[in-house]
Amino acid sequence: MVDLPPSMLASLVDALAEIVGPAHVLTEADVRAGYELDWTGRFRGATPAVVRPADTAEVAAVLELCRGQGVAIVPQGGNTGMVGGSVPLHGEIVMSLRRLRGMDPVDVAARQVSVGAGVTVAELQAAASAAGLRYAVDFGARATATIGGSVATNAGGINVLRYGGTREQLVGIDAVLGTGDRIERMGGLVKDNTGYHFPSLLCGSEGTLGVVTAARLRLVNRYELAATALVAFDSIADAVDAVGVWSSTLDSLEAAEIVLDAGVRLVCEVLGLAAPFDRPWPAYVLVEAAGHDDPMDDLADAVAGVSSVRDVAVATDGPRRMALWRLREEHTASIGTVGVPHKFDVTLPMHALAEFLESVPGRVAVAAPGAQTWLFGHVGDGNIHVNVTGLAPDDERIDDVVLAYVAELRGSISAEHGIGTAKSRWLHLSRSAAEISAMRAIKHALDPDGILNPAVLLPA
Ligand code: FAD
Ligand code: 2HG
Ligand code: ZN
Repeated sequence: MVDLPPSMLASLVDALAEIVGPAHVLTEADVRAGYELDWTGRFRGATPAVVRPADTAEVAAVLELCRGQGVAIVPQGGNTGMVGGSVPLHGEIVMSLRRLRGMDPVDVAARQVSVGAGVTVAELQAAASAAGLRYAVDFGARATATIGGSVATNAGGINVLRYGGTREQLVGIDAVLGTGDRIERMGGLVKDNTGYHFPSLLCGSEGTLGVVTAARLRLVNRYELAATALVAFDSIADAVDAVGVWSSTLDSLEAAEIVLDAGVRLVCEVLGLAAPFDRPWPAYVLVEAAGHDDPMDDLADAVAGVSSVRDVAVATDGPRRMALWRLREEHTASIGTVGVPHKFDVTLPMHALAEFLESVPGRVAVAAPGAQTWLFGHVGDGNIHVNVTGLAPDDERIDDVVLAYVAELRGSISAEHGIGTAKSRWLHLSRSAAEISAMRAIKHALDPDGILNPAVLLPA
């Protein structure tokens, strides 16, 4: 999308440098490289320059310059996105928001905080915790993923079943739209029925409507006491049924994650960990409860109340709980050691979850013999991660198979990672023609020149 002649490109780089300072326009190939390849290793692009603004005014000035020259931009935070949305696959300029690192003191009375787009999720969690509160969104990429990126993707994670995803935490936003206009709505009013809710609109828009420069986020009470159990089952169906029971009976339920035998074996092998039980089981649920009162008895009762439970490992102290969580959270990195994965991130209605989990590996094997399917995810909210190794990065043989199956079961083709460039061709499986047309109209209104992530979300 940047096919300017070399002299115009040079003057664009000079003009960018005038806005952000020469040190923050990166043009050397080896420095650009980390911004051009995504976390999964599947999506690699190329950019003439990475521009690193320091504040909202610089973001607006860069947008105005690029608009004027018809140059497309890919906003980038921590570059941990998994759908090819954060890298310059079509030669766009990369706008890295990592320098927007301001964070106000936590407003304890309002239980809110205002945070710059470049602050990481872990940094926000630490600040909230130091103030006796908690930021309720949590996921494995917390140390690198940014607030701007997590707002842009409406990140979900492990505690959605209790607190909701990023959109549910978002009470205000500061953003520069593709029109160049700034939307600044950071007052933190919880009740504010004065028309369209811009924080919600920008949340999950994947950098296609505006560049998020800061967010006002709700915080929740921090529970001191937690208990975690890894529960073993004879079958996927038993595991899914148990989660249904715990969701409706365990008030302190914080997380319910499914992992299967093959994935747990892989994690143990890659990290040199001991197996969690003296024999393997087909399916496991990692279940966590937390409260001001010790949730251990309630969790033990809930587990004991399900007759299909075959074994259980329980932890209440930090290190042992962390050891159980590693068996789940290290799936992504461990699968990456097998090969560059082809990732799907889908939601199914609860009644179809077991059928999907049991059938999808066979369907993949028919479409791509030799490929290996790995399944895990946030079973408590119906979100399954399907990873397939053994395919070339551009081999899309199995996409139709997996995504059409999801649609047939009335699921969603993206639960939490977004559509990016990877899934835009299949958007129609989850959205009607009327919805896609309304999305195009919104895109056109807020980014009339189509300079913000033009290859993301909406099909060409
Ligand atoms: P990036 O990857 O840089 O960008 C993601 C998208 O947002 C791109 O389209 C980009 O253009 C846009 N964008 C980035 N910053 C801005 C901005 N300031 N303004 C406008 N647009 C912007 N995701 C989950 O939802 N749940 C999980 O449980 C989860 N676990 C993960 C575990 C691991 C190990 C990894 C590597 C990733 C995981 N992810 C998960 C995916 C990823 O971390 C999230 O999508 C995260 O929100 C991306 O944040 P980021 O800062 O890295 O954004
Ligand atoms: C998780 O839940 C992330 O661990 C990553 O969303 C999922 O690697 C994946 O496919
Ligand atoms: Zn996830």
